[in-house]
Amino acid sequence: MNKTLSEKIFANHLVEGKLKATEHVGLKIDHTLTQDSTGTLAYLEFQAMGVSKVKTQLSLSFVDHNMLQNDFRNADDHRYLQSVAANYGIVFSRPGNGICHQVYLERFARPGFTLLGSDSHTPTAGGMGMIAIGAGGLDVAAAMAGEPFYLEMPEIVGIKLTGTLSPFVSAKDVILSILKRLTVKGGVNKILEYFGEGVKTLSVPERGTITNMGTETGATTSIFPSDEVTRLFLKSQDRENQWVPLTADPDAVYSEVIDLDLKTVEPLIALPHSPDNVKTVSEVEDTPVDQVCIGSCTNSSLHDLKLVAALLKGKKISDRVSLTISPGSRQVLENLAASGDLIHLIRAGARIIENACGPCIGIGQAPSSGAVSLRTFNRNFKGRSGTQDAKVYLVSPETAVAAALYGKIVDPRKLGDYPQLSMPDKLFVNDNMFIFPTPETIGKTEIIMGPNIKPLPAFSPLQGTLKGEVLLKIGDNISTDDILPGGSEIMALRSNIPEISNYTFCRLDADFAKRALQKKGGFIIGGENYGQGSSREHAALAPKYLGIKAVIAKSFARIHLANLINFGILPLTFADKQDYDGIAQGDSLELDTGKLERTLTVKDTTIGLTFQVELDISELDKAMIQAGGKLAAIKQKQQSS
Ligand code: MIC
Ligand code: SF4
Repeated sequence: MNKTLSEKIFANHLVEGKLKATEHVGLKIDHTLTQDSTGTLAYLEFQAMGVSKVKTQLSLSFVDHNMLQNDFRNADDHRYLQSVAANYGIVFSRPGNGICHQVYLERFARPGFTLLGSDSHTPTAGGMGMIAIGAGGLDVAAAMAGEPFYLEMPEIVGIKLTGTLSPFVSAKDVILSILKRLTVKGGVNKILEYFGEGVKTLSVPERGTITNMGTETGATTSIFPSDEVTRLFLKSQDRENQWVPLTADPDAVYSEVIDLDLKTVEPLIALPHSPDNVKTVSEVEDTPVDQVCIGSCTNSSLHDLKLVAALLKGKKISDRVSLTISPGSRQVLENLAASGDLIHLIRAGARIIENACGPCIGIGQAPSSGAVSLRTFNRNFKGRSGTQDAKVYLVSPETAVAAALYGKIVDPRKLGDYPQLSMPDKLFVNDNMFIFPTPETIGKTEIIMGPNIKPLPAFSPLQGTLKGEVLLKIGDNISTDDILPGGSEIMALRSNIPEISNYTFCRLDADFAKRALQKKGGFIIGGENYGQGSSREHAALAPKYLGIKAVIAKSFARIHLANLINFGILPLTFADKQDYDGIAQGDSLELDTGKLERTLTVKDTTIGLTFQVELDISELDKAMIQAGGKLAAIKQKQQSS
């Protein structure tokens, strides 16, 4: 009794540890997913583990991020992924089938299950009542090899929803209001669990919008109950037999409860350059807009795009705006076409682009210089759109349409009558863009590796005293987009660590990689929430390749912290945050790692200062770092079993 829904699912999957906040626990993982831009590395790691076939109930490999195929490299990655999937028993979702989170929610998510995905927005599936967590590729590879997923048991925060959303206010506004309250680090090591009367007023895709962008608070995951609304969604997907009802106990104990009356939520907007820089739309009304992009794993469901179609029907977009729409999946596009809604988008002047991540990760549609771009996406970090001086705002589909029609930011409640949407009870469901592995392919398929796919670099175990310069000192909320940017040029190198490492911190400091190599590595000094955002382990692996020995920060984001550990970079936090101020870029540091105690001493030999840092990680993680990283540790374990 008095259990939260999260605790119930954790309890059913607990392999190690106690269900107590901050304890280190091991969870059994039922499903895994990867996408192309983190997947190539994840599968290179999986291959290095020497396992013949995935040991999960279901593992999926999606191609949805980099699909531009500028040259052979990107196409070679896709071919590699397809051959790996066939050989190791993984379902392959072909390019064109849609964004991993949207497609997974439609076709595979199941209440009560666990999912580990090599993408930070994996919690989208929490909209289906499951524990879905984003992680680095190596952790996902380990789960495919049958290993538990280890994490710090999060605190479980209850978000009690009451009331109903007003017309023109939507799920995106709900999560923006939560972000405003929690900020981009308020959710670290927490699960946001939704409950209360308001839950039933939200459809599964709307719940998915909320759990998707819960990631931006730094939360480990977010979850909704599985109820009648869930059953109807599964029914529309021909999967009603996979439904089970799941809720928290009525007297469940949360570490904290946040009350949110949906009736009080207004249209909101995240201003440049952070998802928590939230204002009401009315506060920034009349700002001229140059580009509007509707799509991404946050807001590209059939429900979202039918609404957009209804609002654009019979209208024409403003001459100053370029409007792109990228449906979340081929299923969404097919159903929009079948219902006749697609025509309203096309006639209004929208540019329909591929069912993929696209502009969200800087694959095309970079805004013009200094442009204002309104996007229904989840991240607006500086430069992520591909244009360094663009101003990206995050909004709901309703607010996006209002801007596309008026050419400026307008409160969507001025659009007139709210359209009555009729969602079909049954959708056109078509799985022919999945390639399912068969006994004929498993263990019998040749793995095709193009010339740009390079083996993983090997790293040696941690030595006694670490010495080196502070190669970079940076501020708060540095994202993995800052550490290693997206975009088609750099993403084509995701399977080539030596090459991609040349782009490390390139937007913040063009000489960083050269300097790091020249100085044979060193240290990075960071502020709060270092490594927020994407799960890309390249943001740890490339610095490791350049010789980075430790990152000393005020605090870390969860996934990046795990990635640093996995690749043997020491993640240290200042015992006294004021010591951050005393250190300068270029200072020489020394750190004795003979014994990895909880508190270690760092000497800044340039200024003759000594300060303490904390190494707040499990004993298992310490052993892994000392062995030279997680891969070496798992390889040993697999070979001895
Ligand atoms: C993102 O939204 O930043 C990405 C691209 O989906 C990443 C994964 C990646 O870097 O490939 C994520 O969120 O994990
Ligand atoms: Fe793709 Fe953007 Fe979603 Fe990341 S946030 S998975 S890039 S759509």
